[in-house]
Amino acid sequence: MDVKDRSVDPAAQQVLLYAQKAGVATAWDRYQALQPLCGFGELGVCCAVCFMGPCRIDPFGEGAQVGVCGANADLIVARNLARAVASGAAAHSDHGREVVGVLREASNDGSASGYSVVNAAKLRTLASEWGIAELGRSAREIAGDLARAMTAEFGQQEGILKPLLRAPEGQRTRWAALGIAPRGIDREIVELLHRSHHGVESEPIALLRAAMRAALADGWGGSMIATDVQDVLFGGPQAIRSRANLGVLEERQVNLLVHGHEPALSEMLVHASRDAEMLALARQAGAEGINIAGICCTANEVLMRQGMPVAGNYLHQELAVLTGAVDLLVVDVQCVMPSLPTIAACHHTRVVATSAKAHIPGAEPIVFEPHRAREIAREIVKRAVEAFTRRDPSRVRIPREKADLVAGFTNENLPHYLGGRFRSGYRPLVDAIAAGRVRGAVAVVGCNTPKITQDRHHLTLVRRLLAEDVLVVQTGCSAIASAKAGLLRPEAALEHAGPGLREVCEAVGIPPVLHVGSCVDNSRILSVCVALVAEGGIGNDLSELPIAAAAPEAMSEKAITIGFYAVASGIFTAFMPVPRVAGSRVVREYLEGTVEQDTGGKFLFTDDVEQAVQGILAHIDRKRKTLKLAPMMYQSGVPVDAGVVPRSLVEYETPRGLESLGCGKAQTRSQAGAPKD
Ligand code: SF4
Ligand code: MSK
Repeated sequence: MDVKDRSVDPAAQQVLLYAQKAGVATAWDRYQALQPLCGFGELGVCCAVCFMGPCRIDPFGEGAQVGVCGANADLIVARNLARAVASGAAAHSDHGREVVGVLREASNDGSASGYSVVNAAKLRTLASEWGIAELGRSAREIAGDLARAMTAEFGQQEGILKPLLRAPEGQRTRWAALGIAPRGIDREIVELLHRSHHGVESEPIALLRAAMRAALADGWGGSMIATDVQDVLFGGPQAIRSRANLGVLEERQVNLLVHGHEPALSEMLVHASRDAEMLALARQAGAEGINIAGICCTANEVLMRQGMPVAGNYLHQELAVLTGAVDLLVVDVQCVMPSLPTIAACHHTRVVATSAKAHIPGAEPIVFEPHRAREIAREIVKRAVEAFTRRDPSRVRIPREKADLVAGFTNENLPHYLGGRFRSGYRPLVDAIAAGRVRGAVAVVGCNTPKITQDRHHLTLVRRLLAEDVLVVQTGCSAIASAKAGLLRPEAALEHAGPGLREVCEAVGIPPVLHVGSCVDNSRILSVCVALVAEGGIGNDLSELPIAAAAPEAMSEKAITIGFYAVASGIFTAFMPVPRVAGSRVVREYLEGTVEQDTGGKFLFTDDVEQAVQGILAHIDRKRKTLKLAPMMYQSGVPVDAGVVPRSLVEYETPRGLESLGCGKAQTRSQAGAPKD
């Protein structure tokens, strides 16, 4: 298989060629060795829920149409999907639980752990939302009470989750009417697993609604709590410059890669890497410094708060090790390939597994304990320095590719970047959408999969949307795909955005693709949507906004969970490749059709990225029409009506903060490129 069919990223292609020459198997080789994949499994009609099976339904209608227990294809597909949603919700939410534990630790004397409340303003905002007394109390006392209240949310049995109250009333009314407002985070996940057990829920649509409930417990519960607490502990991100791709690995420095999801230890590693004693150790070993770079969502976490460079997304994890330049790879949970120690054995690379929940044969275990975080971080840095002394420079092959980027946008700082100090708010964006300058906004998120040429769908979708004047917000590995391709630079507006979007980006000084964080930070996107509704003028609930979501190269069960909570929150969601739903007409018709009557959102399952583009644009245009917004000024870059401009965005000042990043300057409309007749 040609490396160009494996990845569109030139850095990946180089390392893949090297891997081929060296005879090292990567995820792509293992994927190929498994061909053809099981057709029953792909359709979702294989059931292994009880030990009378596995049962599989003949999709051609000739063989068995029901399992031993009588379950048909619709129930089997719905049950398999529901179990995937439960698993994804569990993963995100357990991440949330862990960071709440770190907050609890920070509420004690943090001298041993090294954790403290960094963002006291956010702590106090959360305290007032969660009904925790603040007057005359220290940050540590408030943090302790907040951690206890949040912990209780996981096990809550009745009522609704506290952060759900952030949702617009329209959404909450729909959830209540449908009976899918989540009560407790753990409760919904457990109930979904129970209902999908053999011989319990036999109605596929009821099961899919229960799956939406568990997914909502993730998006508006576990993930939202994770994001909030991480901001309290490690600071609220601000727009920040950095670089992405394998070229960020340093030939003369100790390269320590962080990979996984929970930022508690990786934040501490960043601090340890700046410690004078650790730096002296590195120098004694002959290194010029200690370079911390990231893979997957841990990368996004330390990028947006610390500006640490990103080595790559999901399919880069093995490639980074294969460069021979990684001295130590530290992993925690989720999206960590068990193959890593085998790949690392090709070089001197040490792999350290730090989660008590994720043992990896061949990796060195150092179990992360929040109360010893500082000590553990220093121990890991020391091991990285030791490994550096064994690095063989003659076997190091670092691709040169690395792209500049700006990351770190959040629902909290965007109003400032959009409106500046004096007019902070979403009004400039809302006006631009209402005036037909910006068509809408789309969240492009999710993973890589060897089923799709790495990054191809992400980049195609993002570029097509930009050209159609759609503002793009991104998280996870999708954001990293764009980062590697240079789409997170402010200059990308000039290169890829349609004229309307370009004018807005230049006037307010933002890139056309906004990096908003990691997978749990999809909750930030929900919060931006809530703020757009609150601003008024482009929809009274999330389902009325001219917005959509997409997961162009989905791999993880978490991705389908995110899709479920997006759809349950009223958001049209394109999901690629088609998940295991094709074996049931009932499931597909509900999720791609009638669910819209329930929640206002729906899925588009497709393998064709252009179909996703067209589906998203048609959906946004339908919403614009219903809202009676002004016609678009441009279609595919061509002015529709070069006449009246309802409101010039040039009156908005360049926001403070972005000037120093060089993220664009206020320009006159003619400088920004007025539409040509
Ligand atoms: Fe077969 Fe039913 Fe058991 Fe599934 S639950 S394995 S369909 S008998
Ligand atoms: S890391 S879930 S591969 S986005 Fe969040 Fe990337 Fe998908 Fe993992």
